[in-house]
Amino acid sequence: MEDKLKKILSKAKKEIKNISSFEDLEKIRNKFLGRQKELSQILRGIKDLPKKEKPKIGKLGNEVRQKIERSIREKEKELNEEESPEVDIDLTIPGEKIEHGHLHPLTQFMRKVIDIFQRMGFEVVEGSEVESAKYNFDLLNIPKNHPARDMWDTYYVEPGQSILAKRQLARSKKSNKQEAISDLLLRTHTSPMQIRSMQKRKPPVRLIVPGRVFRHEATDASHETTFYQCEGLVIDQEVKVTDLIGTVQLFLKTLFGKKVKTRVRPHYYPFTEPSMDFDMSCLLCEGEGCRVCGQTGWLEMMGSGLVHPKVLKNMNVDPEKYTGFAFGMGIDRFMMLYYGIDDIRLSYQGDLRFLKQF
Ligand code: FA5
Repeated sequence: MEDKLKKILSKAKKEIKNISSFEDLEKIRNKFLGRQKELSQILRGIKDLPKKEKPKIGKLGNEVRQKIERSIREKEKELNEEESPEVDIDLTIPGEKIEHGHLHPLTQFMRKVIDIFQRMGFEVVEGSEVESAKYNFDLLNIPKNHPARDMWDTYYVEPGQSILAKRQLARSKKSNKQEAISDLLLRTHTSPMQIRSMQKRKPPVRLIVPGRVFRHEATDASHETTFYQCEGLVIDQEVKVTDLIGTVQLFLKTLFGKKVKTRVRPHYYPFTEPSMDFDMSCLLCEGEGCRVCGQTGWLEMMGSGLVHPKVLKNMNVDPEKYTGFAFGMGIDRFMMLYYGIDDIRLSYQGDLRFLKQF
């Protein structure tokens, strides 16, 4: 019995020494320590041995088992070390700062604006930045060759630049090619969405259209060639100019958290009648006059008016039954006054020194 146990131990040690995987180690563990295997059987049979042999064989049997277990543990450790070699880590070195990006200040600000209007019950609608002259001008009561088209210096899209433009060209090749070339454009304002949104809706409606617009014009502290507008459109029975003024004033008070100084000036837009512009007292110079407000103390913030009956007809809305108001606010200018930014162009330069402040 003693010899048997010694043989088991030396065989196990030899085999453990030669293995090189966890899988083989498991097999060995089972082979030498498994319940039905030789060693376990010997240990179980000790109780039947003659009284004299019992302590000696019992002691030796347990020692063999412990030695095999220890060898397996050592091998396990060895294999672990081979798999994940020790790495020299200096825990005292300061960690590298992970840079977190954030939303562009204009996006953050636009979300504030949208949130205020949503709380006032306005639906949010979005439109395409590439628009057709039909929606940007014609259906807004600005026919071709109408001098009012000059109010918006327009970027036209050349055919071949987009699938939409190619389709447009193919369609009008039959009629007039010259017209096709100038029919697609980068929208100059969000107003075309007044018409588009009403193609799928019936009054009463109360909606806003946030979005980017493009104009071919010289830039300065308060003018960019691309900027954001938020269009508003409300159509219902008996909508009046006072509803427009009240809505705008409530919006301004909610946004700025206080009553801000505004003035309403008569203006001309072909798609509203009457039309008016809202100016805000320049918060950058507190009305004293600066380069942002062109030394006037006032900044033009939005165009607005009651929706023109012709435009209502283009929306398939009966002007005898319904009236409405619309506005188009310059989001960049609101953001400038809100945060005290003295040049609109800073938003578009991608300068991190500027962007990181928001
Ligand atoms: C329009 O674009 C009209 N669609 C607004 C409108 C909508 C009138 C609905 C009536 C009914 P206007 O060109 O004035 O209007 O532009 C509206 C606002 O956009 C301006 O008050 C100004 O705040 C802003 N804005 C205009 N041009 C620029 C520019 N180059 N850079 C930055 N903001 C501008």
